[in-house]
Amino acid sequence: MTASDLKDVKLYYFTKVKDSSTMGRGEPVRLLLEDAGVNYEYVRLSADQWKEKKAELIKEGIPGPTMPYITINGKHYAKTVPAMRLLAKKLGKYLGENDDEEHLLDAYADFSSDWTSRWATTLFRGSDEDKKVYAETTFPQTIDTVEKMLSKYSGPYLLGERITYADFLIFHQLDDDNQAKVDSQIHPHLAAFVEAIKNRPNLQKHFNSLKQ
Ligand SMILES: N[C@@H](CCC(=O)N[C@@H](CS)C(=O)NCC(=O)O)C(=O)O
Repeated sequence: MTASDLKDVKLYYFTKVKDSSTMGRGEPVRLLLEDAGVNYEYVRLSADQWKEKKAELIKEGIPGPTMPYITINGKHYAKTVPAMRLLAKKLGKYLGENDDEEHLLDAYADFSSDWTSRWATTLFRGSDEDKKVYAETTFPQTIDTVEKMLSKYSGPYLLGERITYADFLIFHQLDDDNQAKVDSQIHPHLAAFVEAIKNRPNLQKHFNSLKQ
């Protein structure tokens, strides 16, 4: 299926998180949709609107609704990574090409979800000491690991020249952490990865639109 065959797609997420329109789990889904050139509607909800929406979804039989989620022709697809995988399957890209690659992407997506949870828990509920430990130890260790992941293939992406859904997840978490600022002396693969993502034509347009 091409991007233009994918119709009536909606992405649901909070309006703003800490005053940012990109912070949080909605953005990696958006990056995939933007990169693919899918025509979609981004439905942004305030905390109060989400409360109402969540009650509606529960009534409709959606168990444990959270954002982000997507709908395609009105059908609900829950959770960040599963929704991205579904889109990737429908588009026939952003996936691995064999069981081993698929497993690696699953593992990287799992790593990225854990990273996001640690980051969010520290940012929203952590003490000053927790924030210090995160900034001085957890985050540097995490990006060292990402550097190692990226050095397994020739780059610039996790599986080499082909971008996958896991790349959008890792890139966005790095952006949430430190605006994707990378020291190319310490993390050369990560620096090349960030450059490559920022220079993808559709994403370049998207990043420029965020500055306006
Ligand atoms: N594992 C889920 C976590 C989703 C999640 O916790 N979403 C938060 C916002 S980032 C949320 O919806 N919070 C409000 C709620 O749970 O009602 C995913 O990755 O989509």
